[in-house]
Amino acid sequence: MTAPQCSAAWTRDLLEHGYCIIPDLLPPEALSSIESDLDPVFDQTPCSHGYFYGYRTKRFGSLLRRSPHAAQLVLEPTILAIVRQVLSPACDRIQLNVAQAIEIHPGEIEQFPHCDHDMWPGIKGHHEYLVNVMWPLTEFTPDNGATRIYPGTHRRKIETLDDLPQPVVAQCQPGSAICFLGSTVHGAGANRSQGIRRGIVVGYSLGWLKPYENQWLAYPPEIARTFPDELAELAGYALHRPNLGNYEGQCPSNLLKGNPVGHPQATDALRPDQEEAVEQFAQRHWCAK
Ligand SMILES: O=C(O)CCC(=O)C(=O)O
Ligand SMILES: [Fe+2]
Repeated sequence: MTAPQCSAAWTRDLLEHGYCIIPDLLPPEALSSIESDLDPVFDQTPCSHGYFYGYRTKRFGSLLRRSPHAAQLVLEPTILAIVRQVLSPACDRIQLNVAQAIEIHPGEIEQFPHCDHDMWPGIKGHHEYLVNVMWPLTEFTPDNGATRIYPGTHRRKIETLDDLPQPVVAQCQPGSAICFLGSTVHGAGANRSQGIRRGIVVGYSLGWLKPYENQWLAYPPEIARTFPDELAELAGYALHRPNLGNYEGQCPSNLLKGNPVGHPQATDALRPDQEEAVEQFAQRHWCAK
């Protein structure tokens, strides 16, 4: 089966329950290569500050710069097909919202159950804003802080934490992909074990939103120039119609193709309905002159 074909069943699951766990999507070696690249960064990174990030949790981003193997996660074809099926009703293109490593140390308490789409203040309920994929780097167990997901909460109004159903503990091995919607309540579990829980969260959002992780600072043009086109587009080097995310009136991908000219020509990139409306308006005015 091709990625889009097998992704359709996972998308149905994801939309129905608010999450799905895809086993064995990547070989465990792919995850261990990334983990080796990130080892020194985990060592040097201090624990976070704040009850949401967690005082016994380490976090850092810019993963595509820190491990050449991280692109495999971001570009995984089944995941991209699922995310596009979920988000394309509300955007022209998806974008990378975050690629962050998360290490949960023994003694860390359970994370506040939350919906990731609450990072944006827009009205909710009409469409999804975000799909997140958690890739375990170490085994996720009920004891070591495996992500806890509250099934069905994407379709329910949760007024207080007392309204939450029993969570599903995303117990799985490196190579599995834990997918959940931006509207699904979830959070990292408490780490009551003696070992460290490591994972990578890769999130994708509607292409017209402000991304959680500032992609252009994480991957400035000299870095993004080394990416395959699809990765550079996901990392923000693409326009979203109408004219959103332009640089000097042009698609920012031009920055990755040699030296941009000094005074480029600002060029419309509109949706067909907008193109037609402005063209009709302009023609009437030209004719009237
Ligand atoms: O680490 C986890 O399992 C989940 C983390 C999370 O949901 C978050 O930081 O938003
Ligand atoms: Fe979250």
